[in-house]
Amino acid sequence: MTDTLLRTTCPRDCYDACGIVVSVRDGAVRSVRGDPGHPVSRGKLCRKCSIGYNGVFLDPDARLTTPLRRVGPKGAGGFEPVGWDDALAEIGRRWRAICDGPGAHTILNAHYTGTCSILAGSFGSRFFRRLGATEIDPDSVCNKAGHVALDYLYGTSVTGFDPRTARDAACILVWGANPSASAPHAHDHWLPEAPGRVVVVDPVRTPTAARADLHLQPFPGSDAALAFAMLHVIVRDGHADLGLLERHTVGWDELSPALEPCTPAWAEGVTGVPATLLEDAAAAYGAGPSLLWMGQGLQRQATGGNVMRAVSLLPAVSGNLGRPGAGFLYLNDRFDIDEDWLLPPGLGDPPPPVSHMDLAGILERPAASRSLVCWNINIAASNPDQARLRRALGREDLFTVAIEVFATDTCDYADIVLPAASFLEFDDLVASYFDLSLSAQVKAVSPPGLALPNQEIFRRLAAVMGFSEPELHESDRSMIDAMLARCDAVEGFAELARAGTVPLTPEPVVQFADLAFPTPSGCIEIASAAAEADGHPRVPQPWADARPADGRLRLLTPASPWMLNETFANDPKIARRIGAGTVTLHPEDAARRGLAEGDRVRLQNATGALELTVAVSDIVPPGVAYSPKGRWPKREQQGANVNVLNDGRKADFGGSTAVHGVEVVAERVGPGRPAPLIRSS
Ligand SMILES: Nc1nc2c(c(=O)[nH]1)N[C@H]1C(S)=C(S)[C@@H](COP(=O)(O)OP(=O)(O)OC[C@H]3O[C@@H](n4cnc5c(=O)[nH]c(N)nc54)[C@H](O)[C@@H]3O)O[C@H]1N2
Ligand SMILES: Nc1nc2c(c(=O)[nH]1)N[C@H]1C(S)=C(S)[C@@H](COP(=O)(O)OP(=O)(O)OC[C@H]3O[C@@H](n4cnc5c(=O)[nH]c(N)nc54)[C@H](O)[C@@H]3O)O[C@H]1N2
Ligand code: SF4
Ligand SMILES: [Mo]
Repeated sequence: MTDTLLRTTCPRDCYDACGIVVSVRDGAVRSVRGDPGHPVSRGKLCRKCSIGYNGVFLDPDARLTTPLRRVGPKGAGGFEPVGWDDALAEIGRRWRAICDGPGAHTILNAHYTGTCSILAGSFGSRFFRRLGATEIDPDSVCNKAGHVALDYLYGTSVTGFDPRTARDAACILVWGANPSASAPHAHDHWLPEAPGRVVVVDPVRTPTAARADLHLQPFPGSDAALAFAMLHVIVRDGHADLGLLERHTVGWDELSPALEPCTPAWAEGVTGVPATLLEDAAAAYGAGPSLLWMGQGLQRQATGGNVMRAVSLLPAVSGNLGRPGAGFLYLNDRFDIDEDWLLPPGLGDPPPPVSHMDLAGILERPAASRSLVCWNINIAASNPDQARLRRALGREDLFTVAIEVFATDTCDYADIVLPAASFLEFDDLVASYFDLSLSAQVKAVSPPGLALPNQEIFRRLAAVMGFSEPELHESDRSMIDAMLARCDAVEGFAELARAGTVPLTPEPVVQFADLAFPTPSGCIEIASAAAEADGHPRVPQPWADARPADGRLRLLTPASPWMLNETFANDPKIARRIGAGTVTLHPEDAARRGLAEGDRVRLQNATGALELTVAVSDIVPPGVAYSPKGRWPKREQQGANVNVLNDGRKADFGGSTAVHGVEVVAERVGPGRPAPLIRSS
């Protein structure tokens, strides 16, 4: 018996978009490994996927394999299996009654990037558009403030530099991204192989920061001040590109006087970054050509929008744009999909979206929320205000549908759970949000039990709602063909599936080669009328957040190398490897509280409390606590994860999350079992 080998692609919300080789025998997956021929994965997946794709993803007992209907109280997780017909009929009956009564806008559509493949990630939006449901603004839980900030300045946030151009860069500045966790292959290969100096700006000495040529460790939320001081040095030392500023920006005259007082000595006091280090970083970046990678962790601050606007001035002022080895990246979205095709205009006008930060409050109001659908998202683990959200999800009259691969905490609150196929079980397309590449996701095996790809679930939901628009029933093949027909890089899906991944262009693309910017003025809008109209200052400001007072600590909860958001938290091998949840404290902060490595500590604020195990290390500066996200509340001793501490405060732009602005007090707890914080019923 021989195995069949298939190429496919990892569709997780990850910069890397690794190529995968799946080995299949007798209709079952035998192994999932990195594709040795793939330029990113080079034969090796990250640790979480190499365990989880061969573990929990293949475990029929861990997977949802049949539609389920709730029995017993909300949140208790009691279900009985039902067939697709019964499950869909019940959803249809309930939603039609809502549409005829209070209105379709009281059906809330919560979704994000549980899978980033294009059909499974996007097709559902056609259905919700036709339904008239209210969308919970997806990016508001992740990166919206950064998108808004870059749109003000550059008119786009999704046409970043081409990573291939690193070969031409003398410096790569990684600001508020942690590739060692969030882009492991960029950390392992792309950065070390780049000829330029690597400068990292991160409050935490991550493995990427530890290996960099320079590491600047500002206090969280002080990055705008740091950026202004770097701009001060760049201008002082003659590295400002006055020609570019003159011809291709508006508002330089309004900004430049504000740089004068922002000396490195001033910034040292405000940010904690030694002036000499700041000088070195500004000299390296300013001399160029330099790349700037702005991470998503950077903007999850109360003034995160201003931070992004300030940091993204660096390429404009120093002229690190429009030439090889220069440019900035937040996210790339370069695969050209016709937006009107993706969301045909005939499907109706959607009600205004609402922020994830407001979701718990909306779910407390029955008049605003009769029904909730969650797909590609696990809000009971990842959203703010966890305890309050879960109380609201417990409303008996809130008709909740979860479409999921695994039985998450969110599923426990559903009335109907619909089983979704995983990426190994259907064809799709994956476009990297880092590299300029397009990949095939190839069906290796059939879904377990009755599970179906998201797209098929939405076609069936359209049918049961009586929606006959052809766009809602388009086949996967037709959609894949339509998307590939617009793309020069590949002939068709068969060719893409053979190759696995193709570059979108043969040669590296120079970002903004023509120095034309899709802003209202066509220039980089250092001063932005649009920002002003939205109630923000016309130009970025040299602000830094106030340091926590009264012995509080700033809590950072970014990506864990062991999980992809909360995905993989239910893999037993991974759970064993990571053990109990920890919080890392600086030795001074630990000593001040009488805490030693391995002690139990209670983190607390007005929103909630959580007990964790202490790790003591100077990877964090004094005043900062570090506890990566990624755990399923129901698998934790207290039935909660770090988001029980997250008050859901918004950043300044876009109603976006300010999760890295959370503050807590930390107190030693004695031995003994902690009381559960959230009871499921
Ligand atoms: N404290 C704290 N909280 C955070 C963050 C933080 O940094 N700190 N980060 C925020 C960020 S950046 C994000 S993006 C969010 C992420 O939050 P979520 O989007 O909730 O992330 P996951 O918990 O991984 O949930 C995705 C779910 O999609 C499911 N899924 C995977 N594939 C499919 C599929 O094909 N079909 C269906 N129907 N489901 C599928 C997975 O099983 C998984 O349960 O969390 C935010 N929350
Ligand atoms: N392994 C793994 N990979 C992932 C994910 C995951 O959960 N696990 N999540 C995926 C998703 S949804 C996203 S959005 C991306 C996010 O990945 P990244 O873009 O790398 O962002 P984060 O991991 O949230 O945070 C990156 C760094 O920002 C730092 N940071 C926090 N506050 C500040 C600040 O005020 N200033 C500065 N300079 N730095 C700050 C944190 O210490 C952290 O090291 O990763 C994706 N990849
Ligand atoms: S999560 Fe990222 S690093 Fe891991 S296999 Fe998928 S694409 Fe690669
Ligand atoms: Mo994210």
